[in-house]
Amino acid sequence: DNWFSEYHKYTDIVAWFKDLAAKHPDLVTFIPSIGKTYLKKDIIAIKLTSSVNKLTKPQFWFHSGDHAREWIGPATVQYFVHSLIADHASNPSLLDSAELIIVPLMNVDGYEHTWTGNRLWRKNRRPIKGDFFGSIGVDLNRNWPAHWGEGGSSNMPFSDTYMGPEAGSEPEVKALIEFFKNDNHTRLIGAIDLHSFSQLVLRPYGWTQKPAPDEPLLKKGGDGIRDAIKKASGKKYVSEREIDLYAASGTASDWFYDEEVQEWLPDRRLYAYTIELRPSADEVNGGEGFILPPEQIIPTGKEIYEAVKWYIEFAIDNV
Ligand code: 0X9
Ligand code: ZN
Repeated sequence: DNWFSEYHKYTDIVAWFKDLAAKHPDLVTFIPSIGKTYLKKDIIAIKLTSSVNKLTKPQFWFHSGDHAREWIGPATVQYFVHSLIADHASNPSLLDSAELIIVPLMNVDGYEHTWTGNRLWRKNRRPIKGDFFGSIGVDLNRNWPAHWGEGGSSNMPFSDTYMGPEAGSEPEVKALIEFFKNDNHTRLIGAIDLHSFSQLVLRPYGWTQKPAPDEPLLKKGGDGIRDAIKKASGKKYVSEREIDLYAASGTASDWFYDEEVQEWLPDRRLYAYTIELRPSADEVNGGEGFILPPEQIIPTGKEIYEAVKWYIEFAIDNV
């Protein structure tokens, strides 16, 4: 398990997933590019499922690495993918009953920049045309076409929560949306966006106080994820509504929950969450929270693996 004793650069992460697919062709489909970043890097995806009921089983979406400095997100995704595969032989029920669609690292350009330039970079790396200050980057978790620009984001290009010039303007957001739509994920019943830090399990909405149509079930799911983590590692995560943390518009989870699935299939229930991984807010000061020691990759991965298994079963039982 040496791989999980440190963080890895983009090209090594790509190679790791490619190798995983080569070793487990029965379970993993490697998608080398769902689109390119501003700096022309490929955004990769994988599909993870067994051959049982391949065309009928429920689908779950996971993505991470929207925010460049949140390294534990992509690392955690790798950990639970690895664990699902390792445990499949002894416990096939999960990959037999669900298909996972995973984009492990969305903001490749920003991530590369955190390795070579500024460790605490958050946004993507697209220079903003015509900006007086020569600002670079849009916050990819404010750019989705879901009540874009309706609060909790900035229209100032130098801001770390800059929403971008228009909804869905960024190549990385466009790539995920295109991949989602072209691939026609009609069996989707869950979508999780993994961030750090603060140890939170957040449910829609993020932009309005209006309760989500499925609030009681979304709460049950979020609380269950929290409890599964607690049971696995003893770590306390807080389960709450995104708006109760703070307002944000144009976020990925609101897009999946509302703009996409609710509008498209109004009778569809979607378990959409944003999870903020380790550390907890009271363990650190500010930016230190994004620099989680690599010894924490495996413990974080283990608690989220348990949470993912619980979540998938819960969603399937409560469609
Ligand atoms: O602000 C964000 O995009 C997320 N936090 S982070 O520190 N990883 O940047 C949380 C978004 C949760 N949604 C709302 N609070 N509306
Ligand atoms: Zn984030």
